[in-house]
Order: sequence, then structure tokens, then C-alpha cells
Amino acid sequence: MSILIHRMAAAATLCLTAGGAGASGLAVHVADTAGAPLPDAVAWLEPEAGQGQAKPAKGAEIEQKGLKFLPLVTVVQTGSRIDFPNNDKVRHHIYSFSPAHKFDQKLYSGTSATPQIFDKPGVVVLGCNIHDKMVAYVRVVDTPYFAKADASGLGRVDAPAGKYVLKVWHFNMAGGQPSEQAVAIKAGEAYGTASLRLAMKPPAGGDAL
Ligand SMILES: [Cu+2]
Repeated sequence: MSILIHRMAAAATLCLTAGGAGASGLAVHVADTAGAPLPDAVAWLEPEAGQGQAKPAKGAEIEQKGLKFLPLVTVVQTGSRIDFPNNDKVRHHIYSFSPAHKFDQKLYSGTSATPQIFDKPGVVVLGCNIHDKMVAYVRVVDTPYFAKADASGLGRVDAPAGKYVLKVWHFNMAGGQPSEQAVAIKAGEAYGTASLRLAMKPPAGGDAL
């Protein structure tokens, strides 16, 4: 394996094992400090300056169903469009106060919400003015090379050979800032595997001293 990792984030532990043959990239496994997998963690590879950026931004959809946003976490490249179909019988009034993208879509049904363009990297937290428990997260990243962890905490990031910074984030991580480390992916090499552990925020409410 020729994926070289230099630890930059004190909070993250990292190890590498050999990956399978095939396309190049990195399979990233994310867990909390107790070792429990972290579904919905987001991993992305930001190319070093000067490397060409590929792939135009793809769009995404976040529906409202059963008084929830689905999916809970969405990752898109900067400049992507997201649509917000309301598949509930009730109307929703969705908004974001996040600096990376503020908007306010007043009460609507069906597909009448204005699509939003996410043109700044960062975290956008979505809520509904009518249903306080509704929440969703959009992680906007400056790269086409990203993945969201599945139920086992595994996300596979496809990327061509080059030098990158691997960033890993979870909406509930302590401090909120992505873990970072330099990685190099060489041409003709198989997938590598990175394992990270992220510290989560303490549980909210109830157990305060
Ligand atoms: Cu609502």
C-alpha cells in the first residue's frame, strides 16, 4: 500500500490496512471513542492546491416525510442544488440560520419549495418552524471526492491519484471541527483503509451536573 498518512489531528487515531484491488480511493471507517460505529459521518478528500478538480456538482434531494427530514445528513459539493419535496400531508416551513447558507421557505406542500444552491463550504443545519423536532444537516464540501458512512460507519471515497487532506466530520462531534490528516494516493494502487475515532459531544440535557 502506498497511502501515506501523517497525523494532524490529535483527537483522531488512525491506522491503515491493505485494501482490495480496483479503483483508487480510501475506505474510511469512523467510530466514536468507545468504538461504536458512527453512521452518517462524512469523509472527504480535498486536493492539494494546484491539482485539477473534477466532476461537476451533482444535485441532491432532502424530503420531508413522517415529520422528519430524510436523509438526516446530506453531503454535496460546493455549488450543488438541493430540492426539498414535502411528502407529508401537512405543510412545512423550513429554514436555516447557518452562515454557510441561510434561507427561509415559508409553509409549503408538495414540490413547491424553492430549490436552494449551496455555494459555500460548511455545515448547514435545517429546521422546521412548525415542527421543532425536525432537523437535518447538509455538509457542503469543496471537492467531488466525498462519502457518507453507512450503518457500519464505513464510507468509501473514490478519488484519483494525488495528494489530499482527508477530513472527517460528524454532526455530533465534540468541537464541531473536522478531523484532518494528509493522505497521498498513488496511481495504480488499490484502495486503502483508514480508521478514525471521533469524540462525541456529551449527551444534551438531563444529566447536567
Ligand atoms: Cu414541519
